[in-house]
Amino acid sequence: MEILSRLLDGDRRAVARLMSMAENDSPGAKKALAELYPHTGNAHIIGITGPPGSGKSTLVDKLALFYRTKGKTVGIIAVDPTSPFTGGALLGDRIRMNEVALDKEVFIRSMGTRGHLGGLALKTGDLVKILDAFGKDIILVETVGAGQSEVEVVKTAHTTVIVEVPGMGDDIQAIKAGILEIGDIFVINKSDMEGADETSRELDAMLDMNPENSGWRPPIIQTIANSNIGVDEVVEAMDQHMEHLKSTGNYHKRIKARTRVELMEIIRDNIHSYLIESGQDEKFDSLVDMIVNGELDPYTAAEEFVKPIKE
Ligand SMILES: Nc1nc2c(ncn2[C@@H]2O[C@H](COP(=O)(O)OP(=O)(O)O)[C@@H](O)[C@H]2O)c(=O)[nH]1
Ligand SMILES: [Mg+2]
Repeated sequence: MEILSRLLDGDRRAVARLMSMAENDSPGAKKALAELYPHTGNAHIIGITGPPGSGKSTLVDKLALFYRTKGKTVGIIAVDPTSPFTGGALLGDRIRMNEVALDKEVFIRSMGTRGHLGGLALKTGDLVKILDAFGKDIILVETVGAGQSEVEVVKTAHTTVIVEVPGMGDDIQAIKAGILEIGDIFVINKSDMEGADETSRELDAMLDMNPENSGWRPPIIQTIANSNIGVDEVVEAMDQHMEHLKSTGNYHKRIKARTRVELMEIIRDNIHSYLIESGQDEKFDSLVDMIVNGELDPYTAAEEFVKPIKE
């Protein structure tokens, strides 16, 4: 597979090309990804999530720069729900990530969430693996912490960083609802604004109520990303988290959890493609008509539809 050997040889264009193939489900993409798979497993994959405008892209930029000073290579994937495949918000991220964008050892890719309905985690995972095989030491995946699919994306990381801003106030409930469990590191960015200490204390109290049995107490770090303050601490915490995973056997657990999500996504994707490709569109339409006409219920119809797979 020519594209794969070019990629393994360090050709950035091959990386971009394979990423597009994977995103568009082009013919040959799956085969290439399958052959690439044995070359993965070396990168530290870090998910960075939080509300829009909390400074994730700014932080990612600084984190990447800091890693570069430590001699590490970096890949960045920015998952942005507001941009279609290669659209608008990409530009904004490019501008905020302008410092690293000039560094040849940093590979940045923006990814829209449209067109990946349900398969966002799968696509992101593909891009992560491409960067992993390409030899990047650190892979930063930025997602907006808005919905279930973003949470799924974050689940595929080794380390999950939640970025909040001072004065979350009412958001605390929302945070309690889902984010507390998935955060390995909490960052209070924009700590130049009022209320950072209070927010840290509130978060700390919430973590106290959420007893952690993995032996890792998520640190809370205050940063001012645009002034590069606290960024070194975040990197240190991320390094420590990886050391913790490796020294406790939790690494294996995470890999297993990740692989589980991944395999499930791939199976779902395969079933979906199979059903579409095997000319079932008409059958689908006729089932819809039957339901509408009151001849069939959707549950039985679904059973009927997936029958060829069960056989
Ligand atoms: N005051 C302040 N502004 C920041 C800080 N970090 C980022 N910003 C600004 O916040 C805005 C949103 O940042 P961005 O990184 O795009 O946020 P994202 O949507 O979470 O990726 C930009 O105008 C940044 O310059 C910070 O620590 N303090
Ligand atoms: Mg951003």
